[in-house]
Amino acid sequence: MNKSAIGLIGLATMGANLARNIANKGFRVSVFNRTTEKTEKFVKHATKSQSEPKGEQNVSEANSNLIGTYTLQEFVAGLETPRKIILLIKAGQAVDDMTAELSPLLDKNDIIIDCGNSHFKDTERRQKELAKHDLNFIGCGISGGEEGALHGPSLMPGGKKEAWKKIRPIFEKIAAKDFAGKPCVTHIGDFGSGHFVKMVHNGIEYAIMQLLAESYDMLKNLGGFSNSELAKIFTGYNKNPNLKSFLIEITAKIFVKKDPEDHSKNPHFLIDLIKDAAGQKGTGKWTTEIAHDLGVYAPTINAAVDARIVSGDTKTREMSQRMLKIQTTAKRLTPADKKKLVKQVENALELATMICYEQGIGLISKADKEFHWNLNRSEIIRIWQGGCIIRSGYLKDLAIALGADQKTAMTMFTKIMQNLGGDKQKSWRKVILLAVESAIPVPAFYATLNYYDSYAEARLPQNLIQAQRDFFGAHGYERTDKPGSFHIKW
Ligand code: NBP
Repeated sequence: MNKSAIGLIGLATMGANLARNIANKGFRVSVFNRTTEKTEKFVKHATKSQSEPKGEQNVSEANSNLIGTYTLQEFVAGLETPRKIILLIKAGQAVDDMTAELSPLLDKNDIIIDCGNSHFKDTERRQKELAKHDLNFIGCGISGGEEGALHGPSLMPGGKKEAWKKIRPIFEKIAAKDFAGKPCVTHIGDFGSGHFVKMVHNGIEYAIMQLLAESYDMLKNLGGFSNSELAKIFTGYNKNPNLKSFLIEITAKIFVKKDPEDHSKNPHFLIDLIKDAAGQKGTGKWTTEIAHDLGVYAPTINAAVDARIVSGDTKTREMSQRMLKIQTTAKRLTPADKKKLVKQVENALELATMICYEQGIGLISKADKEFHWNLNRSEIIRIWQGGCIIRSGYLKDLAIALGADQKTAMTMFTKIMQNLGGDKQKSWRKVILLAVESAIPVPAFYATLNYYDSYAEARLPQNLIQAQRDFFGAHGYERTDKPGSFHIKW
């Protein structure tokens, strides 16, 4: 009997498309889903997907690479050893339950690869547990949504290097490509580092999405631009090499999408009909929690999580809107001011986005030190260049700036710093001033500027906080003129 190169459990959005991707790349893949009807349906219809890349692989050949299985025993028996099993199921208890069911069926050195959004601490717990049975557990972040899973995601595997070597040929084939055509996958490091990096990726994603929402708010409510004009503006932003990104590209497309349920002659724009309560599944919150635990300043990610929380508090907002009186000092924008605003928002967005990546890198660097992972930050940025949600033109310079070649790295750092320190910074400040004057909340824009200004300040006012702490709690303080810890009766 022919055995499959790899197995995949979980045929929801991500798993179904990743299985198709693996099959399309010429690997035989066995699939299993808890609800067996889904497996039957999937195997029957898998290759009929509309979004199948044309010409990539012969459809019938790809179809024959997808093997449906209906019990875990049948699934496990059909895999080449050491077995490689991808889990793409709901993160949390389901992963523990599935691992517990699977592991008695496996042999020494088999590899379970959890591609869900698991917490890195859970991944480390599972790795320890399975290691007792000589089984490998890789915690692998995956980004790119359903399209990425099908055509090439960014993959962030963390775990034992020997296990990575076994899955590498398949993972390199199914991953997206970076700017140089290399696969967007690398061995992140041991332990839970892969899931940690994916979590930070999602934190950055939250931050950039919030910046884009604030840009939209400014342009729509201060600039008075229509949806069609907004689409053109964001299409223009996407020509800026530092801003060129998946998120801006889809933002421009969203503005011109008409309501598919409206069959009138002049259908409404869908964006205006979508409720403003943003959902979240937890990875943004985890990023802020770990940033606080590790003592890393990541204000934009915090602001983005908070902004989703307040957006969900619709009832309070609707009630308080009637009670709270807003006093603004804003003036009506002239056509020339409106034109300027488009550029100011672009500049602010460009610099603020750079700061979001910076906060993520800061968090990765601190975790690396704390947990002794020995991470390669340049490689991490490189594998975010393709396939993933936060892919952006800026990541080309950033990967080089974080690279091993110190001379080119310095040139790139200088280029980045010149951007942050140049004239565009005035726009960044102006956008925030305009927002404050017009009572438009811009928590992420302001948080990024605070990040920059705080690090640009050698002396912050927290000397006062130290004095207050010593005043009421005898916590002591250090002095600038001599070493030691001091306390006085205030
Ligand atoms: P979901 O997160 O919606 O999970 C649904 C899948 O989990 C189904 O196959 C379901 O089987 C299975 N499942 C559940 Br629920 N409980 C199970 C259990 N106790 N044992 C076995 N299987 C169980 O699917 P998804 O949106 O495709 O995401 C999969 C993973 O990838 C998640 O961790 C997600 O966070 C992550 N992720 C998602 C995206 C995205 O864009 N959606 C992107 C990146 C990462 P059933 O059919 O029998 O109910």
